[in-house]
Amino acid sequence: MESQGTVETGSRHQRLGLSDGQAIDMYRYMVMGRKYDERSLLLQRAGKINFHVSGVGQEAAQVAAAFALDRQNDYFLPYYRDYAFVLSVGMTMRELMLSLFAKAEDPNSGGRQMPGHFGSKRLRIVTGSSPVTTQVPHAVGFALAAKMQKKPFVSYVTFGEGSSNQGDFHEACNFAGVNKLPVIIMCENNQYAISIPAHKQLGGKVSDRALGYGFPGIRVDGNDPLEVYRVVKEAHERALAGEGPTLIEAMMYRLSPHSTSDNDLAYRTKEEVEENWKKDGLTAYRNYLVEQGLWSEEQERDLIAECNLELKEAIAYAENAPFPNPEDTLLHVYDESNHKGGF
Ligand SMILES: Cc1ncc(C[n+]2csc(CCOP(=O)(O)OP(=O)(O)O)c2C)c(N)n1
Ligand SMILES: [Mg+2]
Repeated sequence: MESQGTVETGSRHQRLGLSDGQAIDMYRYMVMGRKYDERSLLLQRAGKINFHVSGVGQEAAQVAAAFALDRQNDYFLPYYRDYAFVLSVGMTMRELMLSLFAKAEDPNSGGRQMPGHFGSKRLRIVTGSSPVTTQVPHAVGFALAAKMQKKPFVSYVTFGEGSSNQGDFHEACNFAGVNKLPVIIMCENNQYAISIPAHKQLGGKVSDRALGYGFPGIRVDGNDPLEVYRVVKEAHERALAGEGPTLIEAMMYRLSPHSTSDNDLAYRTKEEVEENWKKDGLTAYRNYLVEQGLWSEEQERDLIAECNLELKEAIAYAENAPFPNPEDTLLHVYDESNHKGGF
């Protein structure tokens, strides 16, 4: 006799509600993020730009999260490694390059901030600043606004595991928990905070902290984008249903040095890094698509060529774009409204 239970059919991504086209698009954004990163590193080594912080090894989780959100309505507070995320929500290579070259037309900060400090009104990416974790209370503020205005959007924020030890994280989680706010708080646990390995930063799991704030905390394999997608999607549904925040800890590995100013081999071994390259989520996801018959060597070649062309155009544009005027340095620093009577 046949089993009466429901038999799950289709491939993993289909069971999660992702079409073949969406599953492929996710991979495209991962590759775009990686290629942007690789090129930025080369530009820095060639002396064309000053500084780059890389997101290599974190793209799979970033893209998966973006696809699980409402990219037309939600508010995003990404952190400095989230290139693949911001590309997935609509930032262009040109915009990223304008920021990398610190040009006036850069929509992120008009060339005023270090690259990786994202901000775009058009894409509802909330401007971030350099002290790590300050974006978490900001995200909670956006979620409070959603609740007060009864608007159906969610705020989504990311940060590193080292940053989760900052007071801002705890205060933000507490407030979000008390008020059941529609916020998704995602830690990209890449196992290092500059030179400090996770076991010297954390006595327990970041995700377990959610228990103390009264909402779910989930640890997920950040190298498995379909798992990340599932977890973020559920968190999104809970948030929209008025059930409050979710803390997600996506486990991954920072495959590159902390920044272009860092020599990571001073505190970790080449072997450790090589071992983790074998677990790279981007490669694993490509293999999944190939197994599903959705990706071929030819498509891979075309995608790389497409990325290279896009990068070439973006770099040429950004390199030739004007720098901000020196006198604009003081813009947005002091109150520019015309106060009568003065202070
Ligand atoms: C409040 C604050 N303290 C210190 C720094 C310097 N800093 C920049 S990145 C970083 C490491 C953060 O590690 P983690 O949160 O794990 O994120 P990751 O860089 O690994 O992605 C530190 C200490 C800072 N920017 N802000
Ligand atoms: Mg870290």
